Amino acid sequence: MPPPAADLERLKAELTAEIAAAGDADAIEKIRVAALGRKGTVTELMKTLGALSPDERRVRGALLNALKDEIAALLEARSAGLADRALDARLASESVDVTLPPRPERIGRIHPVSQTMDEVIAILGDIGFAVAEGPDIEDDWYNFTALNIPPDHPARQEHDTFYLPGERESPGGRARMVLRTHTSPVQIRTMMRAKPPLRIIVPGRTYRCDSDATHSPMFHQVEGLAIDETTHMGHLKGCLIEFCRAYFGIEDLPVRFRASYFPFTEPSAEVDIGCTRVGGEFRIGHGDDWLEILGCGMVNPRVLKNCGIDPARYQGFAFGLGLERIAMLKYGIPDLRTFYESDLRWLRHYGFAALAQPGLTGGLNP
Ligand code: 2NM
Repeated sequence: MPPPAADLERLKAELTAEIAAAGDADAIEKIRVAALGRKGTVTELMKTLGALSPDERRVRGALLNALKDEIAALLEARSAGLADRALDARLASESVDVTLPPRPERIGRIHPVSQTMDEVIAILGDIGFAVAEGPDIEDDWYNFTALNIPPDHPARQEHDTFYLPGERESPGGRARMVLRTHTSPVQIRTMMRAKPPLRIIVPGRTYRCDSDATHSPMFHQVEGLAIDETTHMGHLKGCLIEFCRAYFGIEDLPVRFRASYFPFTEPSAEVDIGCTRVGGEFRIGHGDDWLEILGCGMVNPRVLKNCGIDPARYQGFAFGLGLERIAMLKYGIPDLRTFYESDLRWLRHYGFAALAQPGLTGGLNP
């Protein structure tokens, strides 16, 4: 005869009531430790299984495992519910009056992201690229499918991409709405609208479900695209080597192309610049170490075809870089998160004078 499961039912009822009554994260954690921790009630009951007969152990073991999973799920759900409630309360109590006048500041400063965007546009503009723009809210055909990113690609996961409610009719059929995860949908729109030769750069905001010291849920990219009948890897290399040297202001900056993979380019490469590492710090410009700064490749013929461009006649290159990253490297800004804190002391320190001329000859002019 297996021992009656009444004690487990009673324990479950008790724990369920305690979890429902828990008012904050600390209370949840106390219950978790008391039930599932190393000396918790459920854990202690597990330890008594050894004394049972094999048949009894099988039955009671299954019940105990089920209890453990149920309690863990209840704790998880309660904890998520409390977090939602805390956020709702904050949203209800905190508000921003966007109509307030700015606080007086004698001399305004240009944000490093704006400054870097202007510099990148000035350099690539001199090389012959025109600026193109497009919507931040896209659908997953323009953001993924047209770029040859397969349906099961990790970048498409709910976890990495901000999906928005709703769908719409797109060139590939019904498509889900997303915040663009890169600016490439603008290249897709440009290729579908205009015929080659094309030489564009696309600066703008991009969004990924990611947040730590080196990732922000919103960040800025500049991507480039050049398509013509004879555009080849030599043009890609010349253009990006020139860009790196102009941006960092180092004429003989070592630049290396390292083979990589992107679904939208073939072949693909990562671009590294030469540096020396001294402890946790590094100096850009020379030395035996490398720092990755951008990704690039020859546009995959499938992408051209998706956009109605004949890959038998046209070919070209594309590249993409993160603005915050190259701003941090050039201006020695140690923490990405500070870019969006709107701290005036930070802006006075890292910001730039208005009307400074960015360009190949302008220098920093802070
Ligand atoms: C990157 C790296 C390599 C890219 C490709 C395209 C398009 F639309 F033409 F296929 N746009 N951008 C590209 C290629 C972006 O970012 C790291």
